[in-house]
Parts: sequence; C-alpha cells; structure tokens
Amino acid sequence: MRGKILDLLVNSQGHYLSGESISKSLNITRAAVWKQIQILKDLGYGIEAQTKNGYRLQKITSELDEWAIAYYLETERLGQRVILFEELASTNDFAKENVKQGEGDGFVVIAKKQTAGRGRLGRKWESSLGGLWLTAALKPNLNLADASKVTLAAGVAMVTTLQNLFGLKTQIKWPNDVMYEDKKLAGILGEVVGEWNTVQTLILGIGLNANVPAPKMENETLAASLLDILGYPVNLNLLAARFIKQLEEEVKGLEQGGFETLRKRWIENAAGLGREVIVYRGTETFRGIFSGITADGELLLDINGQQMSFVSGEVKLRGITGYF
Ligand code: BT5
Repeated sequence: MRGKILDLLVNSQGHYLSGESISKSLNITRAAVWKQIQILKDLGYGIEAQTKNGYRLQKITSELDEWAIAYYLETERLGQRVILFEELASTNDFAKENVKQGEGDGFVVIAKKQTAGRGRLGRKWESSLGGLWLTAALKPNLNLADASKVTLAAGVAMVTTLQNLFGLKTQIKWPNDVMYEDKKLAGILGEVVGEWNTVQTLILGIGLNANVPAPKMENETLAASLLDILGYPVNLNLLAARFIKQLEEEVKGLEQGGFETLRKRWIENAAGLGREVIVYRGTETFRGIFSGITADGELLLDINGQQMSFVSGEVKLRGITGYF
C-alpha cells in the first residue's frame, strides 16, 4: 500500500494530491491514507501535508527502502527482484538458500545489518546498521572457470560507482578489495551454488562501509568508510541502484566481449601495481613486483624477471611499505 501511495505521489510530479483522491484511487479510507503517510515520514520520506491541497512528495528517503531502490533502478536483468531485510545473519547465506529453492538470475538481497556477515575463508565481516550489505545472484552466460572474473567485475563496478556518484577515487587491491588511501572500504565475497552438471549460480556479496564510521579491526586491517571520507551520509538507495546497474553492465561486457576490456579497467584502478609485494601461499612466501593480472584474472608476480601467476582464494597479498 505504501508503495502505491508513493507511486501516486511521484507521478503527480510535485503537485499536491488530495487525501480524498488518494483514498479513492486505492480504495482505502482517508484515515488509512493519513496513517500510511505518517509511516512514510518515519521512513525518511519528505511529504508535505496541507489541509487545503493535500500531500506532496518533497524528498525520497535516503535510508534503505525497497520502493526507493526500485525507483532508482534502471536495469534489465539484475534486481528485478530486490528484497530488503531489517536484519539477516548473512545476505550471502540467505541468497544461497533461496537459489537452492529456485530463485533465479538477478535476485538481489540487502540487509540493513548482518549478525554473522562473512568474509572469505571463514573470516568475519563487520556489518552494523548504516552500511550497504548486498548480495546478487547471477547466472551469467559464462563458463564456471570464469566465475572469479565476475568477482573482479564486481570490484570494478564498485570503484566506478563511487567515482561516478561522489567523484571518489578508490583502488582495487587484488583480487577485489576496494581501498581508499590504503584502507579497506569494501569487500567482495563470490561463491558458487549448484551441482557440477546443472546451471551454476554465482552468489556475489558486497559489503561497503557507507553510512557507518569505519569499524576498528581486531587484526592489522585498517578500514575506511564513506561517512568518514565524505563527512555526510549518502543516499543508500541510489548507491545500491547505481551499483547494481554498473554490475549488470560489467557482467554484460564479460558475456559479450570477454575479459580483456575489464582486465584493462581493473589494472587502471589497481592498488600497488609495479611495486614490491609479498605473496603468501600456504607456508610458502614469494617476493616480487606486482606486475598485473593474466588473461585468466590471476595475479602476476615478477620475481627477478620470471613471471609467476597465482589464483585468487589461495594466496594473501601484502605490500612491502604501507600501500596495503
Ligand atoms: C571480504 O572478505 O572482504 C568479503 C566481505 C564480503 C562482505 C559481504 S556483506 C554482504 C555479503 N554477506 C556476507 O555475509 N558477506 C558479504 P576478506 O577478504 O576475507 O576480508 C575479511 C577481513 O576484512 C576481516 O578479517 C577483517 O580484517 C576485515 N573486515 C571485516 N569487516 C570489515 C569492514 N566492515 N570493513 C573493512 N574491513 C573489514
């Protein structure tokens, strides 16, 4: 019902709509209209009410809201179904469960906060109220071997979104952490659901410290947040919608044109390229110059002129001096 009231208000393009006309259109009482308007105000919508003229929409909420995300969303495929929760253990876990039960390509789930947000390899992801904790389920027209390229695409999509919306220059730390001045602003967790012989679904989770202060980590990781960087809370609905759109574009690009364009854009935005790094693989340590990523999306290390490549998920990357 609230969505229908918002549809009416937004379609009246800044003109007043009387309580009576809303109640007639939706077949509810004027008191019910008034009640829904109060709830919308509590959700952060700016709605002007005049006794003579009725209601007028002044501002769309910047707090996460399903209607507002749909309003800003301009996609063909991703986010055709977006579900928002006040709280979830983990949006990736929820998406996985739903995909197993038949939810398909383009399904997006967002939680205002997570109680058991996950990083890679069982690590914990801090997810308090105010961040953007989002998972998209995708069935791209790609080989399973290309799944890791989709997670690289997600990193590029986030960096591009932050540049376009806020003019903010961020960098990607291999494989797909989004960094601001050597501090972690966003992380990506890509997982695969499905049996070997059925169509695979990618579960792509992204966590962005948006309208939260940067969390303090137990380990040596330094975190950043948009709130700290920009100094004001951003419109989470617009941010979510633009990111989903950009992700759709990147995945389309991968499906149609292969990895090369994305690889170039990834490299343009990479942190620590051309610098000395240490790669940890199990108990082994490799020291060399971080020279790029291969046509398969693997990390390339130049060790005394010899090129060596590493698959994501197996290794940990460290800069020699504080650039990550
Ligand atoms: C990641 O893992 O960076 C992937 C994080 C993905 C989170 C999203 S939120 C929506 C979806 N649902 C989930 O349950 N997960 C996804 P990894 O590279 O393993 O990094 C984990 C490490 O990042 C931790 O060990 C901490 O050091 C650090 N960390 C934890 N929370 C953080 C935060 N909010 N901001 C910055 N760093 C954080």
